[in-house]
Amino acid sequence: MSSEEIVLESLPDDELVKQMHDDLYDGLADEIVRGTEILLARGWSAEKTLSEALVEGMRIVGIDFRDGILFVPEVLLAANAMKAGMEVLRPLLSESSADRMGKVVIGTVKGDIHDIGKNLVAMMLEGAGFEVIDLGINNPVEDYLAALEEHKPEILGMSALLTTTMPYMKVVVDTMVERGIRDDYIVLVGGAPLNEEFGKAVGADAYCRDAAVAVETAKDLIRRKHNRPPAD
Ligand code: B1M
Repeated sequence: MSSEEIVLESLPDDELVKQMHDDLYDGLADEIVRGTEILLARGWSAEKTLSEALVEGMRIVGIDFRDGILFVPEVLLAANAMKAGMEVLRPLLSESSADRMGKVVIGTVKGDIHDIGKNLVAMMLEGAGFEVIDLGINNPVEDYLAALEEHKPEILGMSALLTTTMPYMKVVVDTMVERGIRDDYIVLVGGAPLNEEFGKAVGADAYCRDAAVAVETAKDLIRRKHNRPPAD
């Protein structure tokens, strides 16, 4: 059955989620928006919808991209469909809590145009009460430094999705050291190919596995910086 003939509303949750994986794979943004709205209307939380329908769908896309079954144009369509779904979730994920936690400057490093994960981290940080200045993709060290100077955040976040671009994080941290400003900021790094060890090697304060960990780590390190006890 083609996707046009499927009435998403008529599918039970598990089949709807499977259909959304297929629709994401096929880059069908309207269907992803509709599926996301249906799950929310059925009482799914934004977090569950995000992780089970969207992020899982993109994981499947990633496997076939790696295996040469999908190519850049198809993956771009899938990414756009994912972003359309994320826009539906945005108001829910970034519903700001009352507490202002601090400021974060975040961006994807030079040479790297992946931004879905970084956007998610930004949304969830906003939801946790952080003010987020998003520098977008492909940021050279000068852009990070200019943003630190201009916005005076507590936290600098960097994202990289490629093994070829992740070493650039060290360029940024080393430049901060050279300028004598490294310790003025909490530096958090993330992205699929990174790990704990890499985070340490580039001189970051922490590696964040996913957006939820990024939020918890940001809150924790801000509290420590201000010597505040954990809130909950
Ligand atoms: Co690209 N790509 N891609 N791609 N792409 C990967 C990363 C790849 C693993 C695919 C594969 O082979 N399986 C592979 C990298 C291999 C490697 O380096 N070892 C790859 C490649 C090779 C490429 C190109 C080189 C392909 C080519 O041109 N031949 C090219 C490079 C372009 C460039 O950047 N210069 C390229 C292009 C693209 C598209 C443009 C088509 C598209 C990006 C669209 C966009 O982002 N707007 C794309 C996509 C979509 C992917 C995959 C399929 C999905 C990435 C994604 O959005 N995941 C990806 C495969 C994969 O990762 N499995 C792949 C969903 C997202 C929610 O997860 O980004 O991991 P993620 O973010 C998570 C965590 O990592 C963490 O939290 C997020 C949310 O939980 N996190 C942070 C991320 N950033 C953080 C920052 C923080 C904290 C946590 O700061 C504090």
